[in-house]
Amino acid sequence: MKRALITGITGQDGLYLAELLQSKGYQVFGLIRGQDNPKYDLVRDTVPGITLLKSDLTDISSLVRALELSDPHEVYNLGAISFVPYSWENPVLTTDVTAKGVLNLLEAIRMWAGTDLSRVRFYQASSSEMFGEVREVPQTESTLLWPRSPYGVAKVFGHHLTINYRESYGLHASSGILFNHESPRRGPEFVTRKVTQAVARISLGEQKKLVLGNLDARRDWGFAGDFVEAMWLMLQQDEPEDFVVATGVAHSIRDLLDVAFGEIGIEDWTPWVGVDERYLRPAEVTHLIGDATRARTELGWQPSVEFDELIRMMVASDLIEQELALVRHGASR
Ligand code: F7E
Repeated sequence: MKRALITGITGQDGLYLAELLQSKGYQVFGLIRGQDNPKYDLVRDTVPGITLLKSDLTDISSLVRALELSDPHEVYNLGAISFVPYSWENPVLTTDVTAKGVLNLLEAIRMWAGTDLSRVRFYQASSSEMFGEVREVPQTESTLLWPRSPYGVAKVFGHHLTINYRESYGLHASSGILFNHESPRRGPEFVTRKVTQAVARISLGEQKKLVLGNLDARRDWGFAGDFVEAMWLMLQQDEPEDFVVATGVAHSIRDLLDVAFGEIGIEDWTPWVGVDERYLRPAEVTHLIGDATRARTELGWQPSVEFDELIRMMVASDLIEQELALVRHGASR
């Protein structure tokens, strides 16, 4: 039986990847951080049968212990501080977790595996935020990196370190440069979920206004469930390599608002949406769009969910969640 170890198990990607690996017969181990983590039950309920190990990317001894306990064939490093605005408020912590965490994990793998690094394969969750002030459109694996946030800078470190461990030690290490990917499991701080949650609440009369930042930013948004498939495919290749994972289609925040509000029968969303500069970023990434030709041709990967369908799926899920919340609230009165 194959064994996989996933950091960042509590996030949307961790959950989708754990489900995918279990469906393929893997024994899955997830690293969970902190004492009494409030997401512990969510992970156990979503992925029954998973083994959760207490560990932290900033604590190398906890990583070595987790590797010893799980003895994995594949390690997926999805753990990070991933909310870009937070990285300006906490740049040192972001660097410790999102950048140095990769170093800790790779060094822990070397300590645990000793001279036999061929026993394990490594996936690093790199990000389209690394392209930042884009040097070409669309972006490929060879586009110059020009990060625009402490988060982006930290991801560049992890990306190059992954390549360096492949080249220095022959580790089967691949970096997936993933463009934005969303789902009903997305955290409500990210713009897609912020919008779909607000739209559901507006439709139920529970919210009057949705306040956002830059409505002109464009992103290449895909479905997280599709993107974790690409992660797994990368580790099944004979040779490790880096891959852009993207849909190749970009939309603006205005397009997102059109589709989400359209789902509840509102064509003109302008009376419902406000803009506040507190949601603007010190340095913005305005136009990301990926070219996933390599992933398509070498991995045979392609996205199955288009933008409109993704946003409709998220609105439908949020409507159910908000209705249930109303019922619960009514029952507790
Ligand atoms: O912002 C604009 C905002 O926070 C998308 C992470 O998974 O993907 C994600 O990073 C865009 C930006 O995601 C609001 O200015 C406007 O241009 O949903 P987001 P992100 O920063 O692109 C990459 C690939 C990652 O790796 C990251 O970990 O939307 N925007 N108004 C807003 N964004 C937010 N959050 N909230 C607003 O009110």
